[in-house]
Amino acid sequence: MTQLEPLRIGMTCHPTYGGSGAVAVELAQALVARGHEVHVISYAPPFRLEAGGGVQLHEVAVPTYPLFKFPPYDMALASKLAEVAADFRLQILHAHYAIPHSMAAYLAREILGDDTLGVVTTLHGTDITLVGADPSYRPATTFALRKSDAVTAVSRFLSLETQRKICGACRIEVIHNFVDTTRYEPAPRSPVRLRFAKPDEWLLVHTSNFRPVKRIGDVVQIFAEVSRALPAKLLMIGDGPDRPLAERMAKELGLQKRIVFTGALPDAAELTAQADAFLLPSDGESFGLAALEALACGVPVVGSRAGGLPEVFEDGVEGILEEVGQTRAMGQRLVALLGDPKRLEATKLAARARATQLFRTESVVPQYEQVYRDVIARRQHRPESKYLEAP
Ligand code: GMT
Repeated sequence: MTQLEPLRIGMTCHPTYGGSGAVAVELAQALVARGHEVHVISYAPPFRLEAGGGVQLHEVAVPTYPLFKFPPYDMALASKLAEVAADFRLQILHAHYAIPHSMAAYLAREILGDDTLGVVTTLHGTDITLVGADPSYRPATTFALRKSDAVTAVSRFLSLETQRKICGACRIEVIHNFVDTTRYEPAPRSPVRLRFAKPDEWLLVHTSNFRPVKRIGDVVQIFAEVSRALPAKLLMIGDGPDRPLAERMAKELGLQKRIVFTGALPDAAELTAQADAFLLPSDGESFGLAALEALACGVPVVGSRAGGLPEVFEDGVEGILEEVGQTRAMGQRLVALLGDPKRLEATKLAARARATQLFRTESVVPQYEQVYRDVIARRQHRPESKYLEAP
């Protein structure tokens, strides 16, 4: 096979609002733009999938039956993956988020009995740090990773956590999240900003799926600290289980007129670029795609010194990192930064530079292509995988 031969890839992901689905879809679309054939297989169209982007979507039907308390999605997915792999002569099945996709991809290969089909698993975060480490899922997750031809993780942190908690013998390649720096880019203040903030108000933004790991309460606390010192508004983009908590806190702190909840938006690029700072004080982000997208817009990030976030940006250079839960320090340091125009400008420039230098789509996507090509080459010569055991 030459370096330039287009590949046929199947990808499966959770279609719901979240970073793993975003990465899968952005990767699928970037691969199509680079000439590959890509099929996305899931139970619904993933939230960032663009119509006309060239990615082929295959929806998984999950029939129910009165006997089932839980419809067996994994089996329906495995069957669909096998069908699409056979119909389109796929060379790779790429599972995003281990549970249940990695096992379903492995089963699809077993169903087909096709030793040339490569299985690649990308670990995104809670598939290891929370869900995968749970004793109910751990043995199956470890098994599926060991059966993958290649396992990638979105940060060094996640790679080490996986080896510590799930699969000490797995060889894991780190491929960071990436960003389209032509879509996420600095923008002058636009009329859209005036819908949320007056000209003399600072605009802070948080985007997530409002799960407990995001520490939504801390987002509100940081904002409370800032708005005690400066006129400011907070835009909460997204939705999820902890939204009522944040709404209640906003009321209790008398901030309900200063915090706007937009709900989940399919594309937050324009609003992110209008922010003066982005807040991500999570318990632990394996990477923090939303933070990277903010940096690409030249927006400083305030986050926790935990998980993979310190791999994304450096404290005091492109943003602010404090220990988890230190909302006072986060807020006070942000007030100081916003009040220092020279340092603020330098931080914005550094944020954009870091995103473009380290995490551009064009430099990260070829790393996935290389993984695919290595797996295909190995599968054609030898069904066993070098990824099974660490050297
Ligand atoms: O929460 C998750 O682990 C699922 C995943 C998602 O779908 O939201 O998010 C993770 O994957 C992103 C893309 O690789 C990372 O940028 C996020 O940091 C990561 N979230 C966490 O680790 C909490």
